[in-house]
Amino acid sequence: MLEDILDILQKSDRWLIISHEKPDGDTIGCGAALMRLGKRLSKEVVFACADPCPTRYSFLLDDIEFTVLRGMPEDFPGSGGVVVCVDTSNAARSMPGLRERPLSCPIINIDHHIDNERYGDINWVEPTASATGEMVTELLTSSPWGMTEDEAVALYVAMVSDNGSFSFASTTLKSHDYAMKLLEAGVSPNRIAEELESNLTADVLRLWGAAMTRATTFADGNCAIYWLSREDFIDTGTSRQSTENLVNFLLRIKGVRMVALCSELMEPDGSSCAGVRASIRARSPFNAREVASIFGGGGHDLAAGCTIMEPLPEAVSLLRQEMETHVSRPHINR
Ligand SMILES: [Mn+2]
Repeated sequence: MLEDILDILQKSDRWLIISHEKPDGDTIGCGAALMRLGKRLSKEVVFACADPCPTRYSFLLDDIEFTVLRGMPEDFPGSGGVVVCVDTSNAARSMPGLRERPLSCPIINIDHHIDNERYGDINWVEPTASATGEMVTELLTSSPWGMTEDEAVALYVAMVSDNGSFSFASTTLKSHDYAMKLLEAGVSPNRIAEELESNLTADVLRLWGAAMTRATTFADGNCAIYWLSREDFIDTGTSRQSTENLVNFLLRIKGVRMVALCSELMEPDGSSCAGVRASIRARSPFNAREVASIFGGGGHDLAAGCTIMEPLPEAVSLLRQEMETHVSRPHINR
């Protein structure tokens, strides 16, 4: 598998690297590392995504081009090229049009989501990896090309943003082994922590404060939830981007094993409700993906999300019911 991927990358002169919609640190870090690698190998590379990069991760894109595209480019990469999708579980979360018309080049799908739909021509899916960043680290370290410090920094950011800086249950011995390789390539964990952790604004903290005043536990203290309305975002001058990692705070309530943050979505003009985005986190044996899938969402066992097309109060109450039902079922090893 790895050899096949390295071989295609080697032989292709034009790479189109695609991060998933509403990108997170993992997909941006992996994309940025591959973009840098491609340029280093004198390939013609385009690094694209259907949505802009969150400002939190924009330091990874300082001297490389990142293109927001609304659909697959007409004439790139073309035959002799390759498309690489990173951290993307299905074609719909990638670039619009990815699978709609026949491409004249292969799609390489590199991902760690257990529900990956194998939409590529080569599908390298590793559900035990704590981040796709681990997989791209393995790819680069087993390649003849090695990795530069900038590439290693991007991959370290990919890892820590998906595994909670090596604190989530998904973290393994391998995660630390790959981290060691990235440190050998010049990564400073301290500098990256500062870049990622000390970059909030007072507005973002006021938004988080609004959510925290509504923290509620239920289901015998097994579950907790909070929510943000359209007005909260407008009052603080923030957007849903500012909610990244906010849901994880709820897991700091003692005894809580399944949590959710509901954010009311806005139409692009800031007006009427366009549904509610729910981020769900769980601790074993509970399963965030199972609850998200009831509403047509997906993700990982312990971190998942969905969009509920109901007004905010109804969405919160529906989600609470499903979470309560989920945790009150008999679970093995509870
Ligand atoms: Mn990921």
